[in-house]
Amino acid sequence: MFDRDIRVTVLGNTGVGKTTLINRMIGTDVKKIVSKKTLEINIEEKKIKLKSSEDYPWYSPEAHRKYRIIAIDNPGDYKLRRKWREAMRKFKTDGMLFLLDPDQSVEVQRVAMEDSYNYFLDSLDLKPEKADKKAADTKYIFHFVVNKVDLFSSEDPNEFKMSPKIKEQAVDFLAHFAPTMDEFKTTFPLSKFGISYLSTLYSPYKSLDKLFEILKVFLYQT
Ligand SMILES: Nc1nc2c(ncn2[C@@H]2O[C@H](COP(=O)(O)OP(=O)(O)OP(=O)(O)O)[C@@H](O)[C@H]2O)c(=O)[nH]1
Ligand SMILES: [Mg+2]
Repeated sequence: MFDRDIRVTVLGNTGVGKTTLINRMIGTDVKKIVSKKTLEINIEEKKIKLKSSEDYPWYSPEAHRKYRIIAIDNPGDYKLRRKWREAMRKFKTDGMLFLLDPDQSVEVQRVAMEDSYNYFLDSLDLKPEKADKKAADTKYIFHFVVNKVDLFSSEDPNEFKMSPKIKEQAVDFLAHFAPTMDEFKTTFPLSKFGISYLSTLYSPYKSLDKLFEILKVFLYQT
């Protein structure tokens, strides 16, 4: 009875790691599976007790609460992009996780980001001010994940650790998207945009936990 939901639409260009992130969330050993392009919208869910619950005293509901994560996995291929609109209109989620891959062309990813932004408007309200107000009122999630940060590391990826140097490179990569981000921020001044840096293949589970923790705080505790 303490359980709560976190519903997200997962978007991003093909091959950025959307399905890998979701597989990691549901507990699949992603290093053992051969990943295939996603062609249809898939819905996965998992109940998770976030690590932060340990910080609460036993009499707090938070110490016992589980979060049911419902993730809508979308195909990233350009030809299947119209499915994003379908997903955003059909499934009422708490918002979107937008993945970026530092190994791909910035340009194609920027176009994908703009598509997501258009579908975002499309599903909330076509007038940006109204959409912004709605997003702020409903605490709509618009969270960017710079994935595959292990690619910045020259060391053995299996030993991968998120060093300050890697973080710095990930921030540099994200800077390529600064004009698009600024546009978002000017169009949606009331909305909040979050950013995480991750390797869905090599980051320890606690990094994923932290991502959901951020979404939880945003939805339920701010
Ligand atoms: N190095 C590295 N590779 C990754 C990481 N995450 C995913 N990959 C690889 O990237 C490839 C694509 O991953 P997917 O999860 O299928 O990508 P997707 O975004 O679901 O792609 P579509 O379904 O086509 O939209 C796979 O070969 C993954 O193993 C990561 O953190 N680091
Ligand atoms: Mg996929």
